[in-house]
Amino acid sequence: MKKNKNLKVAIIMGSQSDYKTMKLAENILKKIGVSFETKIISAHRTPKRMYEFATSAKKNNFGVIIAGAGGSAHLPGMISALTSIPVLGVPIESKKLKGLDSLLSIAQMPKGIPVGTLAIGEDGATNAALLAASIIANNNFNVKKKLEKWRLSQTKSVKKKPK
Ligand code: RP5
Repeated sequence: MKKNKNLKVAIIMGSQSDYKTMKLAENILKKIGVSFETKIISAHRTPKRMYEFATSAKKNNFGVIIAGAGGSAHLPGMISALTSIPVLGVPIESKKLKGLDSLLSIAQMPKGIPVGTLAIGEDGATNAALLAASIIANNNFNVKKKLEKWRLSQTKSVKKKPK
């Protein structure tokens, strides 16, 4: 099979209210020069949109899908059920259970349909983007170099002594 060197990342989320968290994933991908598209797709409120997106994701040149969802968070699992593109789930911090509900819904996928689950909230959104960039970097030298540079500058930013 021909290798596609310009795969994009999709950042999807169940609601507008998830965007303040998922924006952090956008920020990282911008810094590392990874092409991405952002969409609101809800498994329960817009199931047809979800189906259309997932079944055309390969044709639309997506190489990784980051899916943020909160509460009874079935979006990442449903997307993974519909495509073999890697899906990274970000559990959104919910009001009532602080995101534990989201975390367990996303992490506890029964065997056969995987979702790579990140931490709850902003750390998860940031790390999902870094992981997505690592996956894209396997076939994209520019992204690989920028990701290595980003990590090096993070290392350099850590002071030896606390002030
Ligand atoms: C989920 O329900 C979304 O991912 C969001 O985290 C949560 C609450 O959505 P809103 O009621 O704020 O739209 O589908």
